[in-house]
Amino acid sequence: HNQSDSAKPAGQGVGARVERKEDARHLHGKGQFVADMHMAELSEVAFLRSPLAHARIVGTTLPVEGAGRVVLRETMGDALDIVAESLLPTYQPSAQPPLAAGKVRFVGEPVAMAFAPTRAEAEDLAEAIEIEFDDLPVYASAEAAKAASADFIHEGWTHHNFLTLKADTRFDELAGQAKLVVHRSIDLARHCMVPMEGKAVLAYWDHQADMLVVCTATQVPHMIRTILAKCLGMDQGRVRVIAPDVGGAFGYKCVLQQEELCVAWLAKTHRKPFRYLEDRREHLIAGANTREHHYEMTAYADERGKILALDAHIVIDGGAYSVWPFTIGLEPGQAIGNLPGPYAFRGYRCVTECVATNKPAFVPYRGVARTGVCFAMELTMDAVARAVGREQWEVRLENLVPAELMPYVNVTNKHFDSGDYPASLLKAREMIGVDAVRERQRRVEPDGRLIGLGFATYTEQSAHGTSVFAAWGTPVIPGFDSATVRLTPDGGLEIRVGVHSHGQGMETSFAQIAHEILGIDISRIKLVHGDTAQTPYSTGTYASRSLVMSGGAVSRACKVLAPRIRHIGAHLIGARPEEVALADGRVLGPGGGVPISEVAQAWYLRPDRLPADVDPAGLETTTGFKPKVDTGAFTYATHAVTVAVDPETGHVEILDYVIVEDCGTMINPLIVEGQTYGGVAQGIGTALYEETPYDANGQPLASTLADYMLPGATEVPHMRIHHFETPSPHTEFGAKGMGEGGAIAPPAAIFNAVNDALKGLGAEVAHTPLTPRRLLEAIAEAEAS
Ligand code: MCN
Ligand code: SMO
Repeated sequence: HNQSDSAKPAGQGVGARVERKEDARHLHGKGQFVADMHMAELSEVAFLRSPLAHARIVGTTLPVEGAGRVVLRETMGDALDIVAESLLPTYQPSAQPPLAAGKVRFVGEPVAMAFAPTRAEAEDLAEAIEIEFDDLPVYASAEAAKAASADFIHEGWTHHNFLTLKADTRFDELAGQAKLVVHRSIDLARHCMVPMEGKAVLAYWDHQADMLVVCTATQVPHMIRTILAKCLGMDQGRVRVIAPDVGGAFGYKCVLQQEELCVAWLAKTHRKPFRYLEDRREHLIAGANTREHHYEMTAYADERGKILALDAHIVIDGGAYSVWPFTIGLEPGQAIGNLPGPYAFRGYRCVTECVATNKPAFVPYRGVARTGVCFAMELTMDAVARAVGREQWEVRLENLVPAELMPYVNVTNKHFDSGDYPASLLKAREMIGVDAVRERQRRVEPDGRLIGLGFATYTEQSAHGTSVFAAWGTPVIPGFDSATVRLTPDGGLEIRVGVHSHGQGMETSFAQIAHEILGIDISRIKLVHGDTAQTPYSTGTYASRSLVMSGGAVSRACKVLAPRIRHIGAHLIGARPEEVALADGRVLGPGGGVPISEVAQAWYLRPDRLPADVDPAGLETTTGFKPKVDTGAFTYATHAVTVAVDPETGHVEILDYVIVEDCGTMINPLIVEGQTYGGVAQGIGTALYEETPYDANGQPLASTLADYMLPGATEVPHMRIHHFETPSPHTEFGAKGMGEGGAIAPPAAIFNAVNDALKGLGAEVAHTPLTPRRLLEAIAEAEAS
C-alpha cells in the first residue's frame, strides 16, 4: 500500500527492491532469540531491585534456605564497576556497580540476584532477601538536582552535572542586527524504548574451548566482549560473545547492561549456564530511559523571518549513570552540535547541561539527541513564521542551506556533503498539497475539528568518523570498519562482518552489494554476523553506520576478490584476465564462459588446473573501509503532515503523512522505506503517546503497558514517501546511512501541524507527548488569557 516513485532496477544488485532474506524465518516463528535457547542445567536469574530512588543500604538479611544461590555486590568482589571515560574536560564520571553497593541511585536498580532452575523460583528467592535502607534526598528532576549543593548522587562529585557544554559563534554581533526576537520553552518527556524483546543474556562455560560464552541481545558484540573481559579480569581470547537474533534494539542494546555483567560473572564463577530475560515491567521501571530534554530557545530574525542568530539553553535529564562506551556525553554533544539543523544562520550561542538524577540511565535511542533538537528548532521556526505572518514553508526556504552552497560547513562545523534541502521541502509541500489543505481549513469541518499542516526538515549525520566521536568525548569509536569475504568451494559466498543486523535487513542488502560486484546470486550469499569468534573486529551497529562502514568494506573486499576470480576464470577458458567479466554467476570471456563455481573448485579441489602465477592469498580476504572524510555522510529529509484536532476531546488524528528523503544511493529502496516507516512509528510514539513520568520521590508512574501508551497499527497512518538520490562523494556507491532518520522528525512535524490547527484559538503546544489533557489545557489557557 506504500507508494514510491523510485525507479526499480531489475535484478539483485545495488538499487534493486529485493525482499528481505531474513523475513521468512521471522514470519514463520523460527527466529533464534536468547529466550529460544535450551541448555542442560540452565539456571534462570532474577534480580531484586531497589524500591527507592536514593538511599543508603544499611543492612542485608539473606534467606536461610538458598543463601548459596543469592549474590550481592560484595559476593562479586572480583568484578569491576562499569566506568565510562570521556575526553571532555567538564565531565564527571560515574561508577556503575553490577549490583548496588552501599547505596541505590534509582528505583529498579539491581541490588541482588538469585538463581534457580525456574524464573519463578528465582524470583521467590530474590524476594526473600531483606534490605534495610536509609533515605537520602531524592533528585527526581534536573531542577531538583540543580537546586542541591550537597548529597551528590556520585562520590567525589562537586556539583550535579555530568557535563556542561558551551558554544558561542558571532552571537552578539548577529543577534544585534535582528528586528525580531522570538522565545519559546520546549519540552520532550522522558520515555522508554520498548523493543519487542527486552534485555536477554545467557552465559555458559565452554569446557572444551575453556572459555566463557555470552549469548546476549546486543548491537555491539565485540565491544561487549572487550568490556566484559575487562570487568571480569579475563583475557579477551577467553571470552566469546554471540548476538543471535535480536528483537529490536534501537540503541537500548548498544551499551553494556549491568545484567550482562552479572550473568557473565555467574557463568565464569560457577562454570555453568545462567540466563536472565527482562520482563516488560522491569523494562518500563528499570530499563534505560531516553529523550528528556528541556529547551529555552530564542531566535533573532529579520522581518522576513530569516534567522540571524539563535540562543539556546538545553537541560538534559541524564539519569543516574553514564553508560559504557558512549558515555552520557553523546546526548548533550549531539544536541549542541545538531540544534541548528539544516539551516544557514551564522550566529549561535548555546549552553547544554546534562544533569544526573535518580532515574534509570539515559541511553542512546533511535535518532539520539536529534529528535529533541529537531523538535526545538522546528517549533521555533514555526513560531518565527507566525510572528512575521508568513507560511511555514516560506520561512524555511529563507533559512535552509541552498543547494548551490553545497558542500557547506555550518555554524557548528558540520560538513554537509551533498543534496538539495530546499528541494526536499518544496517536493513535500507539493505532495501534501498545501493549497488544498489551506482551502479545507477555510471551510469549517462538519464535525468541528480543526485542520492543521506541519513541516519538519532535518539532517541526519550518519557514519560519523573518529574525530566526531572524539569531540563528543568518546575515545573508543573509529570511523572505519571491516569485512571478510570468502568464495566457498561450491561457488557460494560467505560474508563476515562484526556489525549486527537486528531488523535492518543486512543479510539482504550486504548480499546485494556483493552481487553488484561479483554477480553471484544472492540466494548463494550468506552473511555471518553477531559472533566474535566468527567475524572480524568491529565496534558494532549504532549511529546508522553499518551500511556505509561495513557495507563499504564488503564492497572493497569483493573488489579485492574479483580480479583473483577473473584471473583463474580466464585461465580456465583460455582468455586473458583483462578480457573477462563477472556476471550472472559466471566468468564471461570472448569465447564463452565458466561458472564461478568452477573457479572455486579449481582453487579448493583441483589446484592442478590453476594458472602458474595464481595469487596464493586465494579466494578469501579481509579488508576495511573508511569514508573519504571523517565528518560523516548527511542524509536529510522533510516530513509534512496534516492533522485534525478535536478541540472538545483533545484528540489528534493524523490525516496524511509525507516523507521526502535523500540517503544518497539506496542499496535496497524497499528496506530504506521499511526503516523509515518504523522510525516514523516510533516518532509518533514520542509525539503523542510515550512518557515515563516520575513523582517527586523518584517513583515511576507508568510501569505497565496500560499506563505506558504505545502507538499501534490504528495510530500509525499510511505514509507516502519520495526519494531523492544524491550520491555522497565520500562513500562506496554514494550511499549514506539512514536507519534513524524516520524517528527524528515526527514530533516536530506533528506539533507544528497541531499548532497550525490551533492558530485561530491562540493556543500553542510544546510539550511531548501531546496527550488530550495537555492539548485541552493549552486551549483553556489561551481562552483564559
Ligand atoms: N540502507 C540502504 N541504502 C542506504 C542506507 C541504508 O539500503 N543508502 C538499508 C540497508 O539494508 C541497511 C539499513 O538500511 O542495512 C540501515 O542502514 P544504516 O543506516 O547503515 O543503519 P545501521 O545498519 O547501522 O543500523 C543502525 C540504525 C540505528 S542506529 C538504530 S537506533 C535502529 C535502526 O538502525 N535500530 C533498529 N533501525 C532499526 N531497525 C530495526 N528493525 N530494529 C532496530 O533496533
Ligand atoms: S540509537 Mo542507534 O543504536 O545509534
